[in-house]
Amino acid sequence: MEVLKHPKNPILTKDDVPFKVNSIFNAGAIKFNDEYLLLCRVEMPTGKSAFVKAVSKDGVNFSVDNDLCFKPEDHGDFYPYVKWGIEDVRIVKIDDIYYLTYTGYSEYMPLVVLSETKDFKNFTVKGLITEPSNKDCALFPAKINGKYYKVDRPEAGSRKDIWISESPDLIHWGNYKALASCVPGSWESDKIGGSTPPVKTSEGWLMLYHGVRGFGNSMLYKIGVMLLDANEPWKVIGRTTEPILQPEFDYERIGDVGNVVFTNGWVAEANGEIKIYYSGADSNISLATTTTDYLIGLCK
Ligand code: BMA
Repeated sequence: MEVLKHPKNPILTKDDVPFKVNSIFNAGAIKFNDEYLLLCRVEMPTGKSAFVKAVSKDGVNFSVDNDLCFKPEDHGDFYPYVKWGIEDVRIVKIDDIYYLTYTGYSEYMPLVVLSETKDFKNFTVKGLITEPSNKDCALFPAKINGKYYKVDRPEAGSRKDIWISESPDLIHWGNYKALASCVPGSWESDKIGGSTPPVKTSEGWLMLYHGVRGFGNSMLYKIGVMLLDANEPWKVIGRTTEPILQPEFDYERIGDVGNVVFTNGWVAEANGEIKIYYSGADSNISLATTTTDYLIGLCK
């Protein structure tokens, strides 16, 4: 099965949100209590982002909560680092805790915040797990040889590479390694960043990432896949040379930021199917379906 965009796309727009927002997009995704749960970024009319929950029995038809569930003002002592918004959450479940990694945005510029929840109602902010400028962070959903791992995307001068690091406790990070870089002259020539949290497969860790190429004043965002070694995840086993998702329809081309497909959430089903929740033009939530086998095949 190739990567199929759902005929009902976009599956969520700002008209589905029961309160006033500028846009809904870039959702983290997970199965929770036998339902599909999206933790969606809503950009409020002020221009600052926060998270609202949407749930669905079938993974296609979602209902959005009446209120935000997690916002900058919930960050206590960490508020100075998120006061311009929280964005683009990645969710993993380790043991019985759901961990959220997301961008905190403020005058200090983007950095990565770690929070946890058990019920998606009460959230505990654990701390900042990068300095600025950094975003696109996802935890691996299990320890590897006794250590936690994360990928993220620090920015240094003109370099925008994906890095990997390890931790004994999710708070203290080290052993940094550059994992993947831009490919000059290609669709991913100007920046790349991790997209969805890695998923364990028989062949290694599968993850989506985004690749960006600038044309004039605009940036064209597409999505690729990479496969990382199961035990030594800093080793890339394979990576797509062509994008698996790219902007083609109006809902992906026209919006607050045109010509963007961006994802930070997917759900891998036990039968090998994958639901990729992605956003078009920073203005909606859309769905694409595929299988782990198909994506692994592309990486080899
Ligand atoms: C990235 C992030 C995303 C956004 C994307 C496209 O840098 O900030 O939130 O979807 O740009 O505009």
